Amino acid sequence: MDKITGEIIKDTVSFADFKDHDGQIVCIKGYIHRIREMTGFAFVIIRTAKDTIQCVYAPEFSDYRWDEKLCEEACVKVTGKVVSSKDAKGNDRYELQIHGIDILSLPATNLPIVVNKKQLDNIQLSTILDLRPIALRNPKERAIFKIQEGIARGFREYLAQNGFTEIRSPKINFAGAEGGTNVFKLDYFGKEVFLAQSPQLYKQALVGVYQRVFEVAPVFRAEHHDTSRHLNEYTSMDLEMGFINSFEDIMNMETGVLKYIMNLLKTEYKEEVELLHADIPEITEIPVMKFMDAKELLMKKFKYNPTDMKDFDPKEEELLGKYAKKELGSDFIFITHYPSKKRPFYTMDDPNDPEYTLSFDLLFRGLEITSGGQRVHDYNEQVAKMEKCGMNPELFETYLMFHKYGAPPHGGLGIGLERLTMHLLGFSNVREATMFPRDINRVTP
Ligand code: AMO
Repeated sequence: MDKITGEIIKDTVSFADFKDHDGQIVCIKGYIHRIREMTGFAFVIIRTAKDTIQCVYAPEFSDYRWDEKLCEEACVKVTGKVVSSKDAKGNDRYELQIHGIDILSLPATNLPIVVNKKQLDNIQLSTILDLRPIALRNPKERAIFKIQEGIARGFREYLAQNGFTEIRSPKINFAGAEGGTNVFKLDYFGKEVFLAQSPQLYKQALVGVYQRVFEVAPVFRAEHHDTSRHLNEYTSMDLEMGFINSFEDIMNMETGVLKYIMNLLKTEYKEEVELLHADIPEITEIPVMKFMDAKELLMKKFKYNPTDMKDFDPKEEELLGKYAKKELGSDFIFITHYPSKKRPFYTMDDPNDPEYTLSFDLLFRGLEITSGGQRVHDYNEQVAKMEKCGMNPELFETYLMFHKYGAPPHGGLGIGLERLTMHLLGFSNVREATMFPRDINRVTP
């Protein structure tokens, strides 16, 4: 009987390891990114998962003869000799002298867009999104989601190092956790249920077990408007911490996470950062301003007349971002103590001034990327607050189990992964930082 052993057969060499194989015959697999015919020889650029590798075909290198079926976007296995060359780019200037090419598959037709340029020039975002699986083959497009991988990886790594347990909460829920009208209703075998707006109720409950938890997962918001910063499905990076001393513990944890992420990007995602000209912020400390002080600043310094005294509009966030950068030298600013009326039922009111809450948002270059705060942990207080918010606590019996049977002082936050990626890369539309965006007009690809 045949048996599978788990042995990983490594029949190819990565570009990074070419230097250890100088003068040797190696194998690489990938797409033909580009063919440049010259007189008497041709450059064949192979695109692997990470690199574009310069290979050279010339009849004098071996007995192999060019197959006329070879074309750009063919999947191939290339065998050749690693040589250093002053013409080759990057990685100590190594290239491959081709000794053979095996065709693994050929495209059925030409690509609808040119992907082998430095960037996708003059192509509308909607076309890029329509053609996402192909458009992502462009190295610059591909790099966006390597950066995004780095952000989520940094979040996970830092929290795991700080005693957090990764959780998985259900996405089909008995109630929307965040309130408002942007909840997707679902027919669940004849019963009305909702797609998770956030893991809020579950991450709180699990603080009662693991004390510190986090989740990186999709959440759903039925956004009725087509804006440049709202998606109907986005990735929420959530954390929740028990036994906190104050809600500043949460802001400190976020500052630590962000420092770790930025450092990881600078070190392990250097090539992508350079390719995308990403401006990775230096974080030493993050300034903090109270909501009402920020409103006053907007009115006095910027002569801005607010339309809503309970929240910020995008223009106000932008102005606060500019102020933080110019006057405080920071790409980030925490705004704390949002009005109680605007924060969800689980938010703890400030005991010194119950009109306001022990909550915060984090603005990054003028865009809200995080909401967080301390939660109500006392059972009676939570029931009373739900009633005040016009909710029926009986419908939240399973959520309230946590409070009823003993909850520690706790709090947490949620970071929008796509929004953070968007402003890190200087994009003006969150869709550019979303692999397969879902908005009011788009559910494909
Ligand atoms: P909130 O609803 O403010 O808070 O969401 C947290 C963060 O998620 C991002 N975000 C979005 N990103 C893209 N499209 C959207 N439609 C969208 N809506 C929100 C933003 C925002 O700051 N449970 C709380 C978090 C907590 O208190 O722990 C919550 O979900 O970056």
